[in-house]
This record gives sequence, C-alpha cells and structure tokens, in this order.
Amino acid sequence: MSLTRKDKDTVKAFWSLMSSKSDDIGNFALSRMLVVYPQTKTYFAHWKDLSPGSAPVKKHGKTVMGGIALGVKNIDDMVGGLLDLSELHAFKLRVDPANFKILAHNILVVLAIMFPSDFTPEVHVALDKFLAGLALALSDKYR
Ligand code: HNI
Repeated sequence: MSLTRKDKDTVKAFWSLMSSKSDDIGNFALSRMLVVYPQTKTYFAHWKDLSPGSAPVKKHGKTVMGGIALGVKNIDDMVGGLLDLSELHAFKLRVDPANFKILAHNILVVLAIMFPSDFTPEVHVALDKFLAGLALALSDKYR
C-alpha cells in the first residue's frame, strides 16, 4: 500500500495541476458525499443548509482541502504532519474513520470528472494510495 517515490511525485504533480480549482473540488466532493452517503450528514447537523453547494458546504470544502494540502506537504510523514487533525477528529469530533474512505472516494470521483484526460490509471492509483495513507494518518489517534 505504501507510496513509492514515483507515486509521491505523481501526487505532487497532480496537486499543482489542480490546486487552482481546489475550492471547487472541495465543494463538489463534500456536496456529493452528503447526497450519496446521507449517513455522513449526522456530523454536520449543526449547519443551516446541507444541500449541494450551500454556503457551509462550500466553506467546509475549502477547509478540508486545506487539510489535504497539509497531507501533500507532509507526504513523507503524514502521521506526524496530521497529528493535530487526527486528535481533533478522534477525540473532539468523534468521526467514525470509515467516513474518511467515503470522502476519499468522492474526491476521486470529482477529480476524474473535472480532469478526465489527466486522471490516468497511474494518477488514479497514486491518488488512491495517497488518500488511503491520509485516512490512516487521520485515524492514528483513535487507538
Ligand atoms: Ni474533517 C473539521 C480536515 C474528513 C467531519 N476537518 C475539519 C477541519 C479540517 C478537516 C482541516 C477543521 C479543523 C479545525 O477547525 O481546526 N476532514 C479533514 C480532512 C479529511 C476530513 C483532511 C479527509 C480527507 N471530516 C472528514 C470526514 C468527516 C469530517 C469524512 C465526517 C463525515 N471535520 C468534520 C467535522 C468538522 C471537521 C464535523 C467540524 C466542522 C464544523 O462545522 O466546524
């Protein structure tokens, strides 16, 4: 499962290609997750509007993408780099780690739609490994 040097370079290259669209990606991925996997809505019950593209969804999409950027920056040590975020999700927010995989899936779907020619199988596998590693790092403080 671990990311090879080549996977890491692929993730970084794809990240710089898509980074100008980061806000849209966050918004679309979160919007899609809340519709397709409605069980994820329970964590955001305090928001006024959970519908696709709503103000809180857009705002939080941006926040989540900031967390993913942190993962890219710390790709060689995601457990260390995402320690604070892991503690927050484990102890304060109490998000079931199964949901990290669900969000990762939605991010991949959105990237495939938005970048159909750049989203090659090679990019797909590198991003899938990266997001799985990120989910694992976010789950690190759960036990
Ligand atoms: Ni998550 C808050 C990053 C997955 C539920 N989340 C954050 C914040 C970041 C973040 C950054 C803001 C932290 C702060 O306030 O200091 N979340 C990430 C990342 C992923 C992720 C990088 C995975 C890729 N979070 C999830 C998932 C859920 C989730 C899958 C639930 C389904 N996150 C939350 C909730 C909050 C949150 C709930 C607080 C939201 C709020 O309204 O303040």
